[in-house]
Amino acid sequence: GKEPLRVLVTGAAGQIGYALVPMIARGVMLGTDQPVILHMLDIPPAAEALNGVKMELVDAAFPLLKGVVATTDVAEACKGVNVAVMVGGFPRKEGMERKDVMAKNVSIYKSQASALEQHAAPNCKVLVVANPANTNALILKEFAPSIPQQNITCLTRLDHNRALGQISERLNVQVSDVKNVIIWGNHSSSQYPDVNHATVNTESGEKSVRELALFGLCIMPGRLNGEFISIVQQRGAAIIKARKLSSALSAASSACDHIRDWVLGTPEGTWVSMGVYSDGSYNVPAGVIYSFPVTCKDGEWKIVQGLPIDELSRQKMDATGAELVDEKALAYSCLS
Ligand code: NAX
Repeated sequence: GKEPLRVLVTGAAGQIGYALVPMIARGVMLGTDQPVILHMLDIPPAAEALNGVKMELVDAAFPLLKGVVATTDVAEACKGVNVAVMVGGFPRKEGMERKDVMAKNVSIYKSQASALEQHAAPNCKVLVVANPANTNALILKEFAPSIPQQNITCLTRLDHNRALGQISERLNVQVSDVKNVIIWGNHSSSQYPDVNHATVNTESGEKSVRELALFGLCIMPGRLNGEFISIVQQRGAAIIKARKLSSALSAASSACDHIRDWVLGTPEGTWVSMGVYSDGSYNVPAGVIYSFPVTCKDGEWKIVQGLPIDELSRQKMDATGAELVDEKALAYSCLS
C-alpha cells in the first residue's frame, strides 16, 4: 500500500474542523487508496474539545486513518505535514474594527508561517480557509519564503461550488452537468462570480449557461448579471441567517475538492477556482492572492489564459482586485 500522508488541520476543534476531519479520514480529500495521519491544532482554551474530536476519530475506526496528533503546540502540529489546511483564525466579533481583526490574524499567520517553514515536509501544499482568507494566505506566503509561492493558496472553491449549485437549481439541471464558472478575486462580498464561460452538458451537447438562460429557463440573462451575482456573493450570510451558524459542511467539502483537484488533477476540459499568488494575469494586480480559473496536473495549478473579458467583468475584476490591494496595505500596517 501507499505510505500515509500527513494532513494538518488548524482550528480543528471548530465547526469546519468537525466536518472536515472525518472527510479526510474517509479519503474524500486525497483518495480512497491513500492512508492519512491527521494532525489537529487548536489553541489551549479548545484543548479539551480537540481531544474529544480525537476520541471520536478513534471511535469511528476509519480504515485509512493511520494516526492522529491532537495538539496545541504549533511546531508539533506542523511536523512533517504534506498538506496543511489552515482553518484556525480570529473571528470578527460585533463592534470590532476591521483593523483589529486584521492585526490578530496577521500575527497568527505570521507565526504559523514560520512553523510550517521550519517543520513541514518539503513541497507541503497549503490551503488557507480562515478569513480574511486571501490576505491570511498572503501573510503566510510572505513569512514562509522557503515554501514555493505556488504551494500557498486560499479557498474560493466554496464560492465556485455555490455558483454551480445556483445554476443547477435555476436551470433545473444536474450540478454534475454544470462546469467552468469562475470566481475572480477576493473571498469576500466583492468577489465576482462569472458565468460567461460556464456550460451545461445537455442531451444535445454542451450549451453555454447564457444561451440556456436566453431561452427563458428560469433565469433571465439580466438576472445573470445582477441577482445571480449577489446571491452567490451573499450566500454565506444567507446560511448564517438560516442556521444561526456559518457554513461548515459545504466549506469542509469544498476544501476537500480544492486539495483533491490540486493533487490529483482537474478533469480534461474543466477548470476550478483557486486563490493563488497573482502574476498579474488578466491585468489584475500582481502580488496579492487572487482567485483565478485554474487547471491542475501533476500536483501543479496553472491559470487558464486567454478568456475574453467583457466590460462588466473587467469592472468587477478590478474592483475586487482593488479591495485586495487595500487589504494588503492594511495587513502591512499591522506589521509595523
Ligand atoms: P470556529 O470558530 O467554529 O472554529 C475556529 C477554530 O479555530 C476554533 O476552534 C478556534 O479555537 C481555533 N483557533 C483560533 N485561533 C487559532 C490559532 N491561532 N491556531 C489554531 N487554531 C485557532 O469557526 P469555523 O466556522 O470553523 O470557521 C473557521 C474559519 O473559516 C473562519 O475564519 C471563517 O470565517 C472561515 N470561513 C471561510 C470560508 C471560505 O470559503 N474561505 C467559508 C467558511 C468560513 O466562513
